[in-house]
Amino acid sequence: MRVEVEEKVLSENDKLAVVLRERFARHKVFCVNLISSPGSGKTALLERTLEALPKTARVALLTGDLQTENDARRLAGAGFPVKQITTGGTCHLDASMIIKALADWDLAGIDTLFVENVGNLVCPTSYDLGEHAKIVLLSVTEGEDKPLKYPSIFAISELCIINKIDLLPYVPFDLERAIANARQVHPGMEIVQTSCTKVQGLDAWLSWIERRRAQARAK
Ligand SMILES: Nc1nc2c(ncn2[C@@H]2O[C@H](COP(=O)(O)OP(=O)(O)OP(=O)(O)O)[C@@H](O)[C@H]2O)c(=O)[nH]1
Ligand SMILES: [Mg+2]
Repeated sequence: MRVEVEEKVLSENDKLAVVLRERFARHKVFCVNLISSPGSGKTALLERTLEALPKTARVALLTGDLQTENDARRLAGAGFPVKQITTGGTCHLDASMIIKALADWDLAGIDTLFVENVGNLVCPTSYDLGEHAKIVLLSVTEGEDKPLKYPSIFAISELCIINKIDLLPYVPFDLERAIANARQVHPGMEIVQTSCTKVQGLDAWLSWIERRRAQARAK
């Protein structure tokens, strides 16, 4: 019974994701969905990203949280359109929440839409938001075994961002092993290493966005 209900919810979500995908394609909006455990640095990465972009960049952000508006407040300082989606306890964003959040935005004015999912390495995996790519963040304080313990999100994500590399001297995190583990569940997976406090690795991340957005537009 539980399985049937879950399947029904997911197939409803898939229909709405198709609607979103069509809207993104029509307006040439490139959409990425950032997923990680709580505290891996999704908002920090977005803060550094916005700082690196010209003020004229046509980017917008949706950020999911169980309860607070903290992340939207942090991101709003950069001056780009940002909206918080507060799920009230739900551990993931779904396509209906994205449709509702976008209702009063003119997509024609947006080139790139960043979606920060609720901090959770499991639930967001199953929900298609009509995005072009899911991106998984893994911070070095979480342990190099996480790709093996939570393989679904690593298998489905196009890019893995290993964040907080400034902490590598202080934590027992085997970087080579983490990369090997990610590529064991997702052969050939692209991996970028970042520090959002020391502002390292941002260029590789920004050029990934550029390259992937150009690919999406060419379709
Ligand atoms: N040392 C270090 N700390 C970082 C880095 N990136 C983020 N942090 C810190 O990690 C904490 C969590 O960062 P957030 O950006 O809030 O993480 P998040 O993934 O958005 O968290 P949730 O939205 O709660 O899931 C904050 O105290 C950040 O300052 C980094 O590269 N290095
Ligand atoms: Mg956050």
